[in-house]
Amino acid sequence: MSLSFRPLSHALGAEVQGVDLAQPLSNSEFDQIHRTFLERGILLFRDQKITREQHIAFSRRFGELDRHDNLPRDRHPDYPELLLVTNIPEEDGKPSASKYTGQQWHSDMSFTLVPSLGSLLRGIIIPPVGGDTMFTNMYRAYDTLSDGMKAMIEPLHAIHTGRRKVLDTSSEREKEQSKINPPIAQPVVRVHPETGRKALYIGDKVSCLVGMTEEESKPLIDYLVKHATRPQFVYRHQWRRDDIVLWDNRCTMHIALGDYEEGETRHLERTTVKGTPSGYYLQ
Ligand SMILES: O=C(O)CCC(=O)C(=O)O
Repeated sequence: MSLSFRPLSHALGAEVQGVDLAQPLSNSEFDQIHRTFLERGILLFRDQKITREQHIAFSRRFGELDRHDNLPRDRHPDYPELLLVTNIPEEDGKPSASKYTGQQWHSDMSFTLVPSLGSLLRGIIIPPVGGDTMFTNMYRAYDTLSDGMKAMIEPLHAIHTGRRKVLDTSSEREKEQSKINPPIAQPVVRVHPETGRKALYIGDKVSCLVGMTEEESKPLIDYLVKHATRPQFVYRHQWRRDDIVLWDNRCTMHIALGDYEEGETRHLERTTVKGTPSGYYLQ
């Protein structure tokens, strides 16, 4: 069966059809997938009944994998390359540390000096209704700004933290996170290292702009996030079991909506492909 691609929305995304990720991919198949990944920002692979090892092996085709030292509480105890995104409680009955993962607009690992190239999230247990994820196209967000705004934001850096907006039930985690991951300044406009295109690099984890007060920064940050997440730039993914969604963290942002019943189980596992160095510590 040959590969084909179906757009997921006008703004971004493509479904890859005719592929079984349990089988090795030829170089030519991988090249087609990689090209479409760069063009569309997100790829969806449906009905992939694969093992953890196969998930990791496919992810490695995109580059070196993160072992999640910056998120130690959330990684799988036996597979450091896998990050758990789950509401299944811990063995001692405590709520899962990753229950609220991703519930604000962000790009993965932006709070580190090597933000991620891309992430591959596998749906393992999906609630019957909801639990959706939204993605937005940050090239479009940049391209549709006025020339005046582009010129103003071009030299700016924004301070990214690992802090969550949705209140975590375990404040211990938050304390640990701020110790492991001190704030990092990242450019507000980043050039994608493979396509050479400019993309907006901002999100809800941004606390302030470098050289400005929080009060001064907030209206601009809020405007840029609102602009970047206009409905026409967005794709909303409704998960099915055995979906794998791959996204390019260098030109997209995403948010987990948390729109499902409290009693339902939601369990996904993610690999994170390392990107190129970006940003600097503030002191
Ligand atoms: O759970 C989701 O839908 C998305 C999780 C997420 O934001 C992430 O893995 O970075």
